Amino acid sequence: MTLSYAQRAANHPSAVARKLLELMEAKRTNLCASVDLTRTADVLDLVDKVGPNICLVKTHMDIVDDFTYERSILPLLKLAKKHNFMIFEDRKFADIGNTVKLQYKGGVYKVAQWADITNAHSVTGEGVVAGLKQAAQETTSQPRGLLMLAELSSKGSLAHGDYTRATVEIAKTDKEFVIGFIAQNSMGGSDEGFDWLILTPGVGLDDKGDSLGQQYRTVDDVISTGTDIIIVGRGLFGKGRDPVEQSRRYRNAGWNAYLKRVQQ
Ligand code: 5IU
Repeated sequence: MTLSYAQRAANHPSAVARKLLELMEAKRTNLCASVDLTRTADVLDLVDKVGPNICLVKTHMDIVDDFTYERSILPLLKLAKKHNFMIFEDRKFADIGNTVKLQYKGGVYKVAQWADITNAHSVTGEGVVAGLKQAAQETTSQPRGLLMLAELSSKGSLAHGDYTRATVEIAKTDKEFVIGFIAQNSMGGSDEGFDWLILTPGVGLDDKGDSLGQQYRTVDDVISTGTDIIIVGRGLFGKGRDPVEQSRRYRNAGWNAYLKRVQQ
């Protein structure tokens, strides 16, 4: 895909994807901050620090010990306005359509109410897409988007080959609601008229991995194989790191790699 983010925004069938691509172009960043922190105050503090350098915040609200909608979500939504970024709850739904519909709308987290984007495994089949879409439509008039989990960064992942190809087929069942993939490679969508967004975790400039199976690739490496948005967690806020400085560094690396790709 050699089109610019702005060119893709102009033609994208999904309102969420259009908004995200436009804000990436305007803010000149393809960096998503992954905020795996367990206290609301720490989440908000980090997001406020990296906010100017990111297009997206990726949350795992189910690890936040003191989560409430008022304490954790309302201030996050304010920060999203202040710094102009969008929100992706990395919920990884993985059940039948009827169940994921209930999970997305309800329970403690009510993800459909506040997250622009969420994601799902394809293991249960295409009902997962339909169930989540119904939940979004019944919850809010705001645009919502879904990413399918096509490939993972972790050692020994089972998501490759036929599984990944079948995931792409499931994504094609709803071109408007499914905006792309969590993946390590371009999923070949542009050839068939689909403009998938490729978001890639497992990105790190200083480490090779962790002791629990995470494997890191560099920014240049992932962007050269089709990544649109780099997802970086501990590379920004890990021990001894200054998140402001690191978010600038990853943002610059991400943007320069993108420019190289579109200028080719
Ligand atoms: N994440 C991955 N790899 C994957 C998927 C999700 O790392 O294949 I799917 C999540 C896990 C964590 C973040 O929330 O992305 C990466 O964090 P670090 O950059 O701190 O490793």
